[in-house]
Amino acid sequence: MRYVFLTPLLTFELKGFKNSHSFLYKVMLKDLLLQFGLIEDKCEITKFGTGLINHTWVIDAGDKKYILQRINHHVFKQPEIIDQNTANLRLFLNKFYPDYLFVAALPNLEGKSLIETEDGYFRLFHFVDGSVTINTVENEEQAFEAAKQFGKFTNLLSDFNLQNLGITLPDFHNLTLRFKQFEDAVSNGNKERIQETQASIDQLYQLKDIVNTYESIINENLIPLRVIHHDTKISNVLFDEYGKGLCVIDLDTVMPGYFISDVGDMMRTYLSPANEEEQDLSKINIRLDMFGAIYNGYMSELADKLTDKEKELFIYSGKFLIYMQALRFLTDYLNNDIYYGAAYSKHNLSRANNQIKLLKEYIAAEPDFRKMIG
Ligand code: GN1
Ligand code: MG
Repeated sequence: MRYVFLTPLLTFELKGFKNSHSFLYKVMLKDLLLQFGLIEDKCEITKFGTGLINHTWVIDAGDKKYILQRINHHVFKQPEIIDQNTANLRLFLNKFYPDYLFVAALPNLEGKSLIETEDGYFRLFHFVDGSVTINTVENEEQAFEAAKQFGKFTNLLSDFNLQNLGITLPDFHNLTLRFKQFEDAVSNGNKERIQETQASIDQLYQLKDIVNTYESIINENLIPLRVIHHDTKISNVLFDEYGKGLCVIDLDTVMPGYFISDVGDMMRTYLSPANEEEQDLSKINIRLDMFGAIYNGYMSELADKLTDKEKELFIYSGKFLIYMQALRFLTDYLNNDIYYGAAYSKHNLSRANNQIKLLKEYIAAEPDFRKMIG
């Protein structure tokens, strides 16, 4: 498999971090770590996680471990908003819920927690001792614990003033805009790719009622804005060694939003045993027990807070998010993979078809979902 890096940022990835012996990498990291009082020569540095946008490394300094994250500032155009949001959330949680484990970026020797270098913006975190992350939901308990942690996060922040939460990614989960970007790509994108993907394009047009429902939710103000994480995959939850959830991490996309984003992304990423990278579509199916676990976990924290309308939209949330992700992958394919990049030819088409299959399975399972939460 050959990796194709398209943006200048990812080219740097290839030149710098992938080749851990390169001069560039050494000089850059040395300076960065020194700002935190860490000596690069004494640290072991390993790439961590599978995120498509930001990049993460574990820094093992012997006595202590850290997580280093580089923010993709082509995507997050104002990284300082992330930093400000985290500071505001930390103040609130430390004041009202001092026992909550909030993983905030560490200040460097000058007291800055967002470090701007000529190679981008970086943040360093403590690696929480004894914490475990997982990449695939294997059992109901994991789904329950994760959903409980995302529910808890939103619940604890119910009284947080949304004015103190900046927009790190404008219109991130705006389905109207995502649909429009898809339409634009279908009109102006790569001609060959448009022809080749006509069947997938048609399928997404046929499911457009998902956008209509979204628009009535927004236009009629049917549900409230809350503090929403917006990236609820299982690897964004820290577990303890017994499998109990500790807290949520990766707070870059925490913004005012709707609960359908968080519940929807859990549906998208926990229900099927095979993830968005799976090319064998027969492996994509819905595990009903995971649906029950997401529902019970989320409700264990938020049953008293969610409105009747939100509860009514619980099942819709999966359609909303899976459909949006299918649109985003196909749009990117038509736009020559400028956003997600591609590790092999037709990678984003394959991801889009994967999500379309997941959406169809999800829709087919709706009657069963209804019976479960009836
Ligand atoms: C991106 O970077 P990562 O993998 O955490 C994307 C999510 C998508 C996801 C699909 C900022 O998340 O919205 O669901 O890829 N994040 C951004 O894998 O675009
Ligand atoms: Mg993320």
